[in-house]
Amino acid sequence: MTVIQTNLSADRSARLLRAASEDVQRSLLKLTSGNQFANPANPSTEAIMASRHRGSIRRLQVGRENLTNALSFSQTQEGFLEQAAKALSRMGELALRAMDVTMGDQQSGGDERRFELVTGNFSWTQAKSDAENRGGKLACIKSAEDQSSVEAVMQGGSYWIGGTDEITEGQWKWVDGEAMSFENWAAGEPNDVAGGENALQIYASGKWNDLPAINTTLSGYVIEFGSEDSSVPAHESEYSALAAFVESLGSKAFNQVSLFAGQTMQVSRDEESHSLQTRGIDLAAATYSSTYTPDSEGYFLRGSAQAHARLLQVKGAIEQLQQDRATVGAFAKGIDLADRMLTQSTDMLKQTLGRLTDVNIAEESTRFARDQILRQTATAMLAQANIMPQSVLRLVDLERS
Ligand code: MFU
Ligand code: CA
Repeated sequence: MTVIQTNLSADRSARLLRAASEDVQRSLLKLTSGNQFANPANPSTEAIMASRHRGSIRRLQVGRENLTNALSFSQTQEGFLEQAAKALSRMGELALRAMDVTMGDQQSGGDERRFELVTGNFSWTQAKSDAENRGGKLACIKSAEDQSSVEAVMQGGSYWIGGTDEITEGQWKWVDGEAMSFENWAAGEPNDVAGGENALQIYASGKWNDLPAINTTLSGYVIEFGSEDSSVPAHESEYSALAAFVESLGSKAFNQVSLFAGQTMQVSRDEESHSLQTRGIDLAAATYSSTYTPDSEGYFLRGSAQAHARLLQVKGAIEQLQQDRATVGAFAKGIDLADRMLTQSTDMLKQTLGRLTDVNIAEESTRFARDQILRQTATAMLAQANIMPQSVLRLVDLERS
């Protein structure tokens, strides 16, 4: 299991804040001591060294800005990849469910209607949606032949079947909308006791009775599979929505730079061209795209063979995603390390500079400290933006302006 370091930004903000405070203190000391610089027209060795040091500090600052941007980029990537992980994990569950549901279709050799018993405590309303989740519907008994097929799968109890008069009292219909023609009511039924019996029960004897659709549970229901006009099963449409979501992540950008187009990422941290580099994350790669590309008719999970293939593709994508998240995490860690080193170098240079210089430099340091505080605020905003990736671009624009 991949663990991603997520509090780097907080660490970094803390360091920036400390550096900023030290700058302010140093400036105040200088201002109160009033230590004067040598005559500028005739620069001392100290003045020349001080000028060099200031140059180095500026260059280190540029390196740290690059690192800040790279860190925000990585954390934004991680935010999206976390969402992708959740989506893929759900897609795997759906593919698995689709395999269960469609296995039977193949056993029975295609599109013949077929009844099965589902046991468990359900109200009629719960049974109806459970049947739909399984890619079927509550049994619709439209002939004496259907009646005996249903009786054949029953196991001695009484169960829900797919009749209802909930739309118009007394007008019984099947859940597929068809009006009842064949009927097998028990004597005196339907009696709509207390005006509240709108759902159809089949007794162990095979006779029918009306019961309340909610707050009354039976120990199971009869499910029907295989009618061709059935709408797209719930798992297919949920998978399809998640697939579109994962695909859409591929076009996300940070500060106008694509997050997942697979390009190598390189950050220079100083002018001796030391740079950090990491491989790109490519959400358009086949390992991922196979999970979000439907077949030629727009289906993802039609038939158990396709659902099985889909499950393997999702597994592959989840493995790739773990590697990719590890890569992003390692890069963020490397950035953080480089940033620590630059902060140290900057601190050392500033201390030396402090020994060499005077009140004017202190003023500059004060300005610098103020900049640092602003920068810290920006970092905190970006860390926040990482939690809500949609707002990243807007925040980055604010930082730039
Ligand atoms: C009541 C009704 C049932 C059934 C039975 C004969 O239960 O609620 O639906 O009609 O009488 C005791
Ligand atoms: Ca009744």
